[in-house]
Amino acid sequence: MSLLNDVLINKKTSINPIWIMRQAGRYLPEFREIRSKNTDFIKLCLNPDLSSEITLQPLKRFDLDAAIIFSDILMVPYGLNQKVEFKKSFGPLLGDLNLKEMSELDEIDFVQRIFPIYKTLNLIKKNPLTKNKNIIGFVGAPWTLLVYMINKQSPKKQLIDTFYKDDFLLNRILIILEKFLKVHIKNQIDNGADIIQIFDSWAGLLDQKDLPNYVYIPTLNLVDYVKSLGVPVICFPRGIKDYKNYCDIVKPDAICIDYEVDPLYIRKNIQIPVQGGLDPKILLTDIKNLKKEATRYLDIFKDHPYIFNLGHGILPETNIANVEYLVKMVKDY
Ligand code: 1CP
Repeated sequence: MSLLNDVLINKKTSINPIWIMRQAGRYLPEFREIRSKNTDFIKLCLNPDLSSEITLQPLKRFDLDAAIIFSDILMVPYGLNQKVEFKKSFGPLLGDLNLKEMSELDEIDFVQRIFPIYKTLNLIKKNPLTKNKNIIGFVGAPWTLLVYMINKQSPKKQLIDTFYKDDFLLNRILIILEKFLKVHIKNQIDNGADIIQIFDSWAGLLDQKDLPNYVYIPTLNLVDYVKSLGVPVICFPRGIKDYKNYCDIVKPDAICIDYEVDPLYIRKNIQIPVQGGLDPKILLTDIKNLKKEATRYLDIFKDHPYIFNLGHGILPETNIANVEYLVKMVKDY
């Protein structure tokens, strides 16, 4: 059995499998080389030969326990016929959203638009490099996708003033997203994904009182669905204040924690397997500090089912020698 599942399903505490959020891409020169020749990011995600090659790049360098498919959470809005572009030094830029068209969209048309993603998974699964490793499929949580679809760009700076104006629109889109996210999850599993991670990167933007409607209920529906397919599901509600309440309600198989939460609080209050936590910025410092900070997480979760990971995606400026060191030290712990 692959190591992540030994933690997720068997709740094993004596091992510390490791993978790294956003491990494929950005900081790797071999990724940058492919990316420089493929300026259209969506097209790159829809190219199974290149996407599978990028997925496997980090596995060739480091002794990681899982591959995460090279794709993007915004491939779902793209599949729903909303225009999605990735602009250099700006990030994602989405087009206008047509609710009527989106409501009438057929499942077959959606799948056809993003079909190469499933072919990529197939290629990854067949490759000897993933033998005895987990293959992680993923989706954006309904709330985080709603944010991009309505805001039409990253909410890094802020949400547009009119974001909450049309309650009917927001709730209709959540329903549409739930339907198509299930399709996307099922197809990823059918084609080789043996774990699903749900990224709720912008959960921290919400007021506490809005979490049930936008985060808990829609995510719980997806979590139940993944479980019904017999596959473990990891949730990453970045930036929320109350991880315990989230786990009690949403009940994922594992919770991925961001770098702002206190790991001691998590160990004390959360019983399910935990993943992540280490601040990605620590990888930009020296080996001595990296060792100290990573050891802190390993020590805290010594007797808890724990998957080593960062508390958000690895930064583009990360030095490869530090990643090498980190993977080795977690394995040797
Ligand atoms: O290991 C991997 O890189 C796997 C593939 C992967 C994943 C899991 C990519 C490739 N994106 C994602 C998830 C993703 N995409 C999230 C959730 C995780 C997180 O919070 O980091 C989010 C919010 C996105 C949206 C997105 N796509 C952004 C963030 C914009 C913002 O609001 O700050 C960006 C920059 C992208 C483009 C993208 N996706 C992936 C890569 C390698 C890139 C960079 C493309 C480039 O070279 O310009």
